[in-house]
Amino acid sequence: MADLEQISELMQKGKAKEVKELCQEAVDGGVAAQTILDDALLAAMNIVGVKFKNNQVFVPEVLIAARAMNAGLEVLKPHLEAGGAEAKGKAVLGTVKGDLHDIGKNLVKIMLEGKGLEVIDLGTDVAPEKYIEAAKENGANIIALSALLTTTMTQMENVVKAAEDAGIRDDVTIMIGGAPVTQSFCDSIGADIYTPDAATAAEKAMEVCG
Ligand code: B1M
Repeated sequence: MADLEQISELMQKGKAKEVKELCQEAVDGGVAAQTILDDALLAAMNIVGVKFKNNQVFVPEVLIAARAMNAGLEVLKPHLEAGGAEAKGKAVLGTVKGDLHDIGKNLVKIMLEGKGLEVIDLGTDVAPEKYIEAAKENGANIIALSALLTTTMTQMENVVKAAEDAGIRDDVTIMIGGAPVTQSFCDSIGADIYTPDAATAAEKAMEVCG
């Protein structure tokens, strides 16, 4: 059976095909998808993140590791979505303007869909007005924002302001998250809910729409 250490090492090397195969093998062998996510894929990305910070690896290596992670996530997705009560509601989701990081956002999408929410995924580098347009068009209950850079998290406040200006602030719950985001930042910009991870985001979204 595939071992998690091996998956982590292959992911760090950007071996997407092998990561996908070994994730499938682990799932088939009965390893919980959440365990594979936490102990292999996220663990590998943490190591890559530290090396990136210390200039031991550079953007191309990080990018291929990210692709390998997405390949593994494809396999885990149906298993992460399984089970539990379902919420009825719609969420508009995206990574904020200027920010191209999408792995965390994709995880949030998987978890929200797993709870039965319809997710309108606007992708990355999403301007404030795009969230508002999509929320109005789709009658969304939630606007969900992800940011990974300290320089782009400030865009979250612009989305809150844009919702106020468009007169929809009272109709939507604004949820925020991403590595540099904190509860105190959430409070300071007037967003509604901060959660540290995708699974908690889905639980909170359930409370909003349940
Ligand atoms: Co970037 N990058 N990156 N990068 N990158 C970071 C974020 C960084 C911390 C690395 C470092 O220096 N240690 C650093 C930011 C420093 C800072 O702002 N203080 C950084 C930098 C500097 C940059 C560039 C500027 C580098 C450059 O070009 N010189 C550049 C910026 C590009 C841009 O966006 N404009 C850049 C580029 C890239 C790549 C393209 C190479 C690649 C992204 C590929 C992709 O996403 N498709 C990349 C990656 C992969 C990373 C690291 C290594 C990993 C991020 C990741 O995917 N983690 C990252 C270091 C790190 O975080 N350790 C780093 C796994 C993912 C599951 O975690 O997204 O945090 P995360 O999501 C978590 C939670 O945060 C939460 O749920 C998830 C867990 O369940 N969450 C939410 C996320 N969104 C949420 C929303 C919610 C709730 C929870 O509610 C709505």
